Amino acid sequence: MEKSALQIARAAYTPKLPLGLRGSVCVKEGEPTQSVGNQEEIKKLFPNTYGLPLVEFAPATEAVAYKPINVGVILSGGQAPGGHNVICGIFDELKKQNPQNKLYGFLMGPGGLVDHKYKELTADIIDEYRNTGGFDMIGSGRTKLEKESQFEEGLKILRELDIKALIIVGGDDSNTNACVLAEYYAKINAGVQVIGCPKTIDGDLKNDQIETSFGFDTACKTYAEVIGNIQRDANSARKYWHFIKLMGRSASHIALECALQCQSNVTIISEEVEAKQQTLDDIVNYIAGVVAKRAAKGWNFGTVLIPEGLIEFVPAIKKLISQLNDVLAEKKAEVEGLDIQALRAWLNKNLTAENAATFNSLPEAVGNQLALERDPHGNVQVSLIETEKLLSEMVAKRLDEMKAKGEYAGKFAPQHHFFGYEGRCAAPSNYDADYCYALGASAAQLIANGKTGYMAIVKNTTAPAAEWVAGGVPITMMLNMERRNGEMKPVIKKALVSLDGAPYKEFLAHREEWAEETKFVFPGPIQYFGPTEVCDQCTMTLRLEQGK
Ligand code: FBP
Repeated sequence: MEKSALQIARAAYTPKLPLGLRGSVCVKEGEPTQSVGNQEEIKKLFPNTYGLPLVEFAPATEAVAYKPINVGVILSGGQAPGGHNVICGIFDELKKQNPQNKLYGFLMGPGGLVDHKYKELTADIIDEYRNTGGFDMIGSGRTKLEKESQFEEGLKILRELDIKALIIVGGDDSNTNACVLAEYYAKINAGVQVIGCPKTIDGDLKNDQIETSFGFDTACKTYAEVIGNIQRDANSARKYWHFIKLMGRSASHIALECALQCQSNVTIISEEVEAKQQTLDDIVNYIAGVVAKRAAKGWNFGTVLIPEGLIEFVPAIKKLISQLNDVLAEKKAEVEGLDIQALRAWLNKNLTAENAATFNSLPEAVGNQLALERDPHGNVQVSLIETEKLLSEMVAKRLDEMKAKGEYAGKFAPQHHFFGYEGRCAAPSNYDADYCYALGASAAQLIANGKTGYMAIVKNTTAPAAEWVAGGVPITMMLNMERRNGEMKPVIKKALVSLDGAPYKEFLAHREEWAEETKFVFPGPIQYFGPTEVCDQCTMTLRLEQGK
């Protein structure tokens, strides 16, 4: 593939490693650990991988000799900037340990392990992808590795290629599954270690041990650049209100980080909506109120940031969706073949009065989408709902009512955007390039030290990279029991925005000022070359969380 000038220059960038991983490495082990919840149940489910100590890597005084090993790597789930650098970090560390070591990539996600689709990752391939965005070196996929039959199928190819360790790069679900796989291979004495690595732009895989998931930094900076550009455009022409939906699945971390970086006029935080039991009308009234206040100053422009998962956090809509899922599945035969008007009438008879009222209060197109669009499991496809249009339509209606009462005299011209895929494969920022490379090197060190059921971690990442601390956390330490699809399961707890956390509090302290004044910040594009204060900064979320 032909390369751009930036790609060529970027290929020569050497990621900064923590001191502990630069030369020979020694291992410091902590005390035995416990799971964050349901200790007895988790201990019973993971007899071979429960209670292991935390691990930290430090510089060793003497060289260490390593036996040769073949390792496999899988990229799982949505793309996140830096994935290629994780693989480069694994490769370089493996070759440093023993030049005979080999790395295999399983293709198109966990499915590649089960279907025996793989390729050996040689130095030529690795060099093509250093410091690049995307997961295209080996591809990714969303097949869930959770059944013993899959583990056994996987074992056949691992044995054939003499692979003794597998690294799964993924989000909370993929790492939970990595833990189950590690336990299974330990139980049957398969001789295969399993190591996880924390990935997702959504930023919802973090806890006391994991400072951030990789990709969040670059994705947020990419969205913040474009939001900043839009804000400058809005401030120049002074005629549009921009409604911007931001990816992030359930959690509002991306929206919150972009709000902190850009000081947008309105940002909705789903977790707050749920905690305050707000209705869609409450949200619409709030936005219309801000639009009116700004209009009174002659400012008929602004930005509204909306997290992707908002709709499911509005309690009334959550209830409606849950009943729609049930009633449409139970009475499938009755609704099959009905046209949309007949289906709407049918729903009005079959939903509770409360849910029918919520359904009828939605703009017709959104109601129709909820009634018609279902995923292969028969569930409403919430992510397809254009929340940015839904809100701006409802705000326009509310402003008309306010105008009739003399409460508003401005002009309201909305524009709509959805930023998601544009950020997932951006060239990793220096932070993500360094962080991912260090995560990869840590994963290879965990393997070299015989660990299984661990996730690679790197801490203290608000400091210069040399002071970062690399190591591993037993995945069982992060597990608790949660109900999933009607069954209690051991899972890594998803981190939603904490309303007690410093990032949200910082936002709260400025929310009114940013709404009513025009205090836009224009972060500009990610910088790869230049002064460290421009090129090497982490997200504001991380800085605030770490009290830096
Ligand atoms: P992961 O949780 O697998 O990292 O994926 C994150 C994400 O980008 C979400 O923000 C988004 O809702 C989803 O993936 C989109 O998925 P898809 O790529 O299947 O359209």
